[in-house]
Amino acid sequence: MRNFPVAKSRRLRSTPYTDRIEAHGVSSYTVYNHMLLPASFKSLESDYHHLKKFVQVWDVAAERQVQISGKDSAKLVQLMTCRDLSMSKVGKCYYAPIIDDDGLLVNDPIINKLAEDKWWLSIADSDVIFFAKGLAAGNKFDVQISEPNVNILAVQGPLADDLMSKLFGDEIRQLKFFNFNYYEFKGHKYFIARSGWSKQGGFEVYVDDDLAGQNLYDSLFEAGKEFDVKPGCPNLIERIEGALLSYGNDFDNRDNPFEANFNKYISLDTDVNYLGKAKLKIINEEGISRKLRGVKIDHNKIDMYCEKTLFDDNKNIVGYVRSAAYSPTFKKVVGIAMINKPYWNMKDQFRIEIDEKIHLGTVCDLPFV
Ligand code: THG
Repeated sequence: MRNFPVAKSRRLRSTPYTDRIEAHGVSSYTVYNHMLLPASFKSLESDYHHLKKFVQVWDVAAERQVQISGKDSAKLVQLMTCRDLSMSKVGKCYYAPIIDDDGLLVNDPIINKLAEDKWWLSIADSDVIFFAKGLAAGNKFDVQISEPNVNILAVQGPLADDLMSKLFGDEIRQLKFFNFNYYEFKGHKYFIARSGWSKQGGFEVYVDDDLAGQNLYDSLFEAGKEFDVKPGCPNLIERIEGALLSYGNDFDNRDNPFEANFNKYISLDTDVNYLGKAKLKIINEEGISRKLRGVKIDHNKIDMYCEKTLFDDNKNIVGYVRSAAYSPTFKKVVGIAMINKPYWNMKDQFRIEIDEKIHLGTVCDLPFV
């Protein structure tokens, strides 16, 4: 497959940082929530090594916020997720699958609780706002639902604390994983969470003012020189190794949360009310016939623009690879695959066709590291 440039338009939204990342040498984009999301800078592998050693600044504005506020906001947010939020606290972030009435996945946002009656759903790539508005209208909930002008800058990598404390002070080092607080820099208060779509640690700054965000972007690069700061983005290799799942790639609206290994976020035994709960109880009793597992393939490249089928020696289908990339750490292709139950603990090798040649691989646990 050849690569073609993507024509920009109002429909394919830019971010307040697009000019800056283009000046910084973004080399490919993907589209996420109808918005540009950088996919690589120097190269996937070079970005990967840098992310694991230093610190990067990411334009992840495409992680859009669905703001739900008002008297019935807690009721609506709980109706949308199978995670029990009854004990949730202001200042905390909750990774929470969104489920439809069929018990199928709609999205896997981080839900930020800003106040008892104000929530931000920091969404993956599907149109959650219409789902929320439909539920609110159908249930006659007293809520306001909008997409605020919030554009996240993520600071990721082992030196993220060192860089962020230079701008925001040492107190930011005390911020706990999946908590957020407000920190000031040059007269603007920023909502900052310790989170991010890498396993290397770091922060996400939810910027509510374009000029302040652009100023912050420039200041991070100025202050980051001593830490070899570079522009970056969610890295395909690193996120597969860490098993950070991607809606639309690893799972979608044809999969249920058990198949996506979301068991620890599914509440069946409490009395919280959410869509699809009856369906999830049935699925839980019947058991699932496939789930996401890791795969390692003895090869040095793979292009993933569609699912790739895995076969056993007798040409039975083992499963389907949904995301994959060559890992310089494992010196193999690593991937996330929907594997049929008989093969969950497969000891033998499977077969996969890549570029018209057959290669061998094995099923393994997630995460890889
Ligand atoms: N940050 C923010 N918004 C987002 C993402 C993000 N929206 C889209 C997408 N990413 C949502 N998906 C995920 C998937 C995994 C995680 C976060 C968002 C994640 N998981 C941790 C893990 O698996 O180790 C921790 C989960 C937990 O503690 O419950 O961080 O990245 N703002």
